[in-house]
Amino acid sequence: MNRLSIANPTHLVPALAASLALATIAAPTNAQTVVSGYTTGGDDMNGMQVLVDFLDGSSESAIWGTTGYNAGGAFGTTWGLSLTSSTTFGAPWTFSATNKLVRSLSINAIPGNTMWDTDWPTYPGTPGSANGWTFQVASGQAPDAYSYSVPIDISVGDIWGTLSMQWLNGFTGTMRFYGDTDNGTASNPVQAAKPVPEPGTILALATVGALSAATRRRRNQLG
Ligand SMILES: [Ca+2]
Ligand SMILES: [Ca+2]
Repeated sequence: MNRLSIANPTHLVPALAASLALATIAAPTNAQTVVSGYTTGGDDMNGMQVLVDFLDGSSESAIWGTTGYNAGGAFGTTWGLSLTSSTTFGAPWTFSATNKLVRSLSINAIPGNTMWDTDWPTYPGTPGSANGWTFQVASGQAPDAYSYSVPIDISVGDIWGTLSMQWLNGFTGTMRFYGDTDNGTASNPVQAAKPVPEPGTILALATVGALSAATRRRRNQLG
């Protein structure tokens, strides 16, 4: 990424999006998630996107980052999600909120090269994922509902990108819960099962990418 793009974020975003779209289309068919290991700790999930919706209609997101040895978390203005352990298998996550009633918590693990591994009747489920642990409340106010969504490309049914939970009448206080996560590798990071894009969408994205590339070339010639 050249410095001109970084200094001009309004151009950076569409150019980056177009590049990513083209990269996705051009990716070889055998490039898929590889599970690197099942001992995923609090400091192994940097980049996960944590979204909190409130009963008043507002929302706030934060990115998971390392906070210490085997420790990590994501923190908003009135809430925090954290975990301290060398493995998420059997170690509780802690979600706390004050003042504003939380309607939902959604944890998108994929940007952190991480995936949720749920319990599966036969070991190990998806190769390399070992045992999973489906969402289970350890203490505090349980959500009225929870769900896993966005299956990972290699999942046989146990591995998911996003864990969400909802409280119909809102949540404050502290809740601890269990949920297992695993990591992908650097060369084969975690990715969602690919939806088949509409032919028109591919064409539109390719056109945008070509225009962005042409714009970048012109700027580089100028700069
Ligand atoms: Ca696992
Ligand atoms: Ca598994």
